[in-house]
Amino acid sequence: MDPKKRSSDKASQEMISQMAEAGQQNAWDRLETQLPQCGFGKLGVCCRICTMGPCRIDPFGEEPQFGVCGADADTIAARNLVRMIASGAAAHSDHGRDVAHTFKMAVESDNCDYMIKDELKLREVAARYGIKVEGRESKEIGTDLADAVLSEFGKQDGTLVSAAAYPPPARQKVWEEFGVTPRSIDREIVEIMHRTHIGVGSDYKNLVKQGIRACLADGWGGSLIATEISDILFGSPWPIRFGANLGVLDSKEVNIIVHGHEPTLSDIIVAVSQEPELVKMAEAKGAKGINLSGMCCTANETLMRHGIPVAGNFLQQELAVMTGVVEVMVVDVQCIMPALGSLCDCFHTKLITTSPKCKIAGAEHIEFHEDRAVEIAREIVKLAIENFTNRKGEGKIPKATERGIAGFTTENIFHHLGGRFRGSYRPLNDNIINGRIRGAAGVVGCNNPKQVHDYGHLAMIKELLKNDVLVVSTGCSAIAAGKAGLMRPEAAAKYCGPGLGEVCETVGIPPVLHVGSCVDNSRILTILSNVVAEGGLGEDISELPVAGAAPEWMSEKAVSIGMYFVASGVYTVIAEPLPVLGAENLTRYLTEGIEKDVGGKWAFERDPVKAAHLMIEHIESKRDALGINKAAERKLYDMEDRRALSVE
Ligand code: NFS
Repeated sequence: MDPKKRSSDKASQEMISQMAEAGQQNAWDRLETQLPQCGFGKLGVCCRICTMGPCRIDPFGEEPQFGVCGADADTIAARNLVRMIASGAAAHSDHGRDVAHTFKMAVESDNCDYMIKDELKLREVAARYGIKVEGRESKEIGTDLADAVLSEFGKQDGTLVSAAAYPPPARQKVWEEFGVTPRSIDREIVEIMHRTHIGVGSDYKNLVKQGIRACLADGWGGSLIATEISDILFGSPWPIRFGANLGVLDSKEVNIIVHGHEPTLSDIIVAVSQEPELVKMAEAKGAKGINLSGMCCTANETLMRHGIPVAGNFLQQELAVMTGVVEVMVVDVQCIMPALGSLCDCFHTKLITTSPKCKIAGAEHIEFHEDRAVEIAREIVKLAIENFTNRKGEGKIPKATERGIAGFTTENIFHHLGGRFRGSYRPLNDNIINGRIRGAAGVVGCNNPKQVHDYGHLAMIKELLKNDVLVVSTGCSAIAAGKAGLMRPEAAAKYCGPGLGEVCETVGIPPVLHVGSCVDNSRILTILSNVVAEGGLGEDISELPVAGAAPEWMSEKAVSIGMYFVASGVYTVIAEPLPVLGAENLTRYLTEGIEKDVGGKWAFERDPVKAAHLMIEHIESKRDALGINKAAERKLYDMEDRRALSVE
């Protein structure tokens, strides 16, 4: 077992070796025990939707093959794919719903642990929902906004407000003409489950169409609600310094890792862990203090708003426990490996589940209730403090840590790119038009032990930067970039081509902009809308010289994200192919034909450098189409030009 073949991250390599020495299993080991994985599943041609099956289609069979009901490979793979979208969109959107409920509680109560932190954003978002803001108190506006966003989940008439308020008009027209404008969030997800039931639709394109509608309800609906209401309730991010990687753990302090997704609990833990009384309590136990760090997308939430250090991304959750210095790992929902339960049993580490939606064998369950948020957060922090004395020895913490700047948003990028006095997207558009910046790429998504951990993200991002493509990043990808030093402003000089490097250095931004957690991919959608609105780069997102990628994706959420980018007009490259390759027509549709319908399409490429070049080629083709690829020389007026000027 060569740890370098598993992870490109030094801290992770160290911990992987330690796990091997200690005989502890991790995700990479378990992947090996799964090999060879089921080929039918990989190709998407196994159906277990009803008990006439399970059926499977031999993709190499000579004769056309069908399941018992008559479904062919395209139908089976399309059903499986859109069910992945339903699950991914449900996860994001349910996160949005939970935040919206907390928001409603906050604005309706006079005695609540949460309050409105960003009044400006409250007013902006409320106005977009058609709510009167002038002359009204924040709480009044907030009550109307809470009702408005909550009704987006289950309303029976009309379409999603945000799908009409944010995207460029040309984009909305594409959706209308194709018939995929999302109606309400829950409805689109439910309709996927209905349409994929035995004996409903079998036309693969029509199945994908509903997948598109549901993922649009995720990106422009549920995820956007999660982002915007979180900004209002927990404060909008602002550029902030941070430290990242397992080295942020401290052998002398009480270590608490917040892991999962929703900021409702983690935000309160951030506040509570700094209370002098609790710090004193920790000191009385012999600790130097309380050290809070984040894992996965919760890390991105607490980092963006509070600068809390990031312990790691998805594949580092087991490695963090292996250090032996984690008193408590507190989790809510999503991307939490069940393996943590038994692993924590081998250490003094307490795994604490907090959501009724997510209980894990071997974990202690302390249910989180928003109306008692501070009280419960204190209970969890106290438990960690009590557990400090159970730690055996100093533990083994890898030294590797990096620093960087995170905290960019749709709103504050205005200021950084425009400078203090030019708050607009104009300088970004101008720099794209003049070719200093060739275009922009969103590099996002998970880790997957099938790829060398972090390598896919980093190799792709470096190749894009070298070719003057500005990168925005979220999720585990952003954490990978942060750990590798790509979010330091100095990284511009080291990794960027001359054009992008010059722009980053002039403005003082890192070449990779951390725009948040996975639900914050919605920020990328609104950034793209702003770029179109600024003018000079076409009328629709599909005309922009931009591309998206998820070089280490693994989750159903990533499928929903990828599809909402494609359906918003963005060319999207992923490493592990979608599980559809056994269905020839469906594969061809997703990678070619779909572009005619929605303006974007998928590509599959495991080599991250080759994938970067696919994105660069696409960006250049969009530049050609916009007519901005001609070398624009500056020409001074000569006498002849001056004479031609008619002055009346
Ligand atoms: Ni998103 Fe993947 Fe999870 Fe975050 Fe990381 S694994 S789809 S990036 S933590 S949600």
